[in-house]
Amino acid sequence: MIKKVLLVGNPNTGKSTIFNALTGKHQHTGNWSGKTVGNASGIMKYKNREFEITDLPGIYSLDPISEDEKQAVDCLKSGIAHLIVVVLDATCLERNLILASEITKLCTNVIVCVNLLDEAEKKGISVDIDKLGKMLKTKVIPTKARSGIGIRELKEEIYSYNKKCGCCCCSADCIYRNCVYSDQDIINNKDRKIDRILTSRIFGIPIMLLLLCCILWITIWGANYPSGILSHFFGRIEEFLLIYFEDSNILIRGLLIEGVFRTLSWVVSVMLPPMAIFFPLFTILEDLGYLPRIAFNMDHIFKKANAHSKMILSMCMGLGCNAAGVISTRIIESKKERLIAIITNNFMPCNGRFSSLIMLATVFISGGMLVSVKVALAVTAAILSGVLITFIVSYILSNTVLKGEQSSFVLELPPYRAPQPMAIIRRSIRERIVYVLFRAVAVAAPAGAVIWLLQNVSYNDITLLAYIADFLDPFARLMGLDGYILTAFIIGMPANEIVIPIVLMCYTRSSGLIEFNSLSELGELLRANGWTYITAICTMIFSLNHFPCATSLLTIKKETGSMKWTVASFVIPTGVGIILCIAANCILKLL
Ligand SMILES: Nc1nc2c(ncn2[C@@H]2O[C@H](COP(=O)(O)OP(=O)(O)OP(=O)(O)O)[C@@H](O)[C@H]2O)c(=O)[nH]1
Ligand SMILES: [Mg+2]
Repeated sequence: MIKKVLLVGNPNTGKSTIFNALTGKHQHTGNWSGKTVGNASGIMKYKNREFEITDLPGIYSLDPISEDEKQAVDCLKSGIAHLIVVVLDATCLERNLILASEITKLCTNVIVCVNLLDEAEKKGISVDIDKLGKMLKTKVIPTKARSGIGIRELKEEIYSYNKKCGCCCCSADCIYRNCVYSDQDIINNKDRKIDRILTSRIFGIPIMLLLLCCILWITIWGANYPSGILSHFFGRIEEFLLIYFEDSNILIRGLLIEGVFRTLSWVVSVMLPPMAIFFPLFTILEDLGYLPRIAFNMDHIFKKANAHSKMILSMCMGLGCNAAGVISTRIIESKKERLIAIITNNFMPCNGRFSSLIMLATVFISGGMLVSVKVALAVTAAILSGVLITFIVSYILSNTVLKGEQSSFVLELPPYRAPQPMAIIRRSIRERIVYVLFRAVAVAAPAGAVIWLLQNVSYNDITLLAYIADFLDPFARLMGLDGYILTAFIIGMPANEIVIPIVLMCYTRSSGLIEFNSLSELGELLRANGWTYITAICTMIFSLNHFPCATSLLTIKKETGSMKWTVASFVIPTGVGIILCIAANCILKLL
């Protein structure tokens, strides 16, 4: 039978980094506590033998508080493990050793891995590994997991492990005093100086906004040209395909080329470039350790809305994917606050909606100097409005249906760590670009076929798409949209990436446009179909505030285990979106 090995330890000690090094998998890593919120397993192959390695969420003690900690402790206590590897952070062994000694008292199949030794060395901390092993009565392996040092030794130890360890009878404090030597002058001085600025009451929030705006500006400025190039490239391929299959039947020419291929090429050329630029930049902040600082800066504002400031971390995850954002709320200890975080996560634009916002702002803010700066400011304002709506909805929920005591919690500020550029690029390609391309094939391609069929199947000389759009049109107009836009939001429910490409597909039939040289050129197509700046603003508002995509809804159902809260997560953002769109439409028309 395959032997099971568990990786446990305090949060942010490098468990997932070690897991990835042992198994070759790609678990999410980053410099903040609480990234791994569920057990993840992978196979380690070593000397013709296989071991099942499980990466557990971080825990501080064997008394769990939050959902993710409960999962880890349950797994640890279940007794399924052949071996437990306790991963310790060498830079804060005083605290990490408390858990290690607790586990060695409870279990006899333990080895200890002292990780982050490179950082400890820089901070003037040295660890007597032999003495630590003797006091803990277990084997201790020193590692620098990020650079792969010590991983082979750890594999060898897992492979050859056969004898039980003794029961540790020293206190964590005693072990720490005997095995760890530190030069107090070096510790944390640099980090504290940086924190004094980045988390200061005066500069903290302005610096945060400036950073967000800068990242968006780089994204917008950089995405325009690749979008045009990709569109041109796909346009040429489409022309070639249409000529090549000139005599083929309508299914190949129409359904496959004008339907499936064209939607795919829209998704890739309009949606991919902003994501390919934004997410590596965002990952730099994540690896640097800036995300918990954002939560720290926002803490007092969140408290006013009776919300948990760890919500900021799940909101940041929601910026990439709302389903991931919903899962990451497991780090929130209180059930009611977690529910609030789940319901409001959708107000953070995910990959797909984020690119839609950039595209719409780019299309309608043109002319004059500093266009990309203006567009960046508009998208920043859109994201901030999402944060504001999160506050308002959290406040209302926490004072009505989800009333309860506000919980206290520990938010760790990790040390600043230099990001690794190559690792970030590799991760962005794997987690974002491949993900978008996969979604393009899995969701956009079938949606393209559906749209083409709706556009080409007629009843009484009117296409099915026109029927649906006409039916929705009066209500959509009240919201400042049109029937086609609302239809695209409904058909785009499986994935937000396809909403704008569907709108474009609906309009291209009349104009025949299949390629563009820059994002702003798309404005011509939209204006020709009756769009004004009011339509763009209302579409942006509805894009930011509408029902979660199908994957997010399924995740909400799984995480809450309740149909009632899943329906609430659908109705609340959609209701907010409809009200805001109608209000914006009326006000802007009066101006
Ligand atoms: N300098 C240095 N950084 C490391 C080392 N090991 C991990 N890291 C970094 O430490 C951070 C945390 O690593 P993770 O593997 O995500 O930690 P984790 O224990 O899985 O964290 P949670 O899942 O949140 O509990 C990441 O930024 C890693 O790149 C190391 O040996 N040296
Ligand atoms: Mg982890």
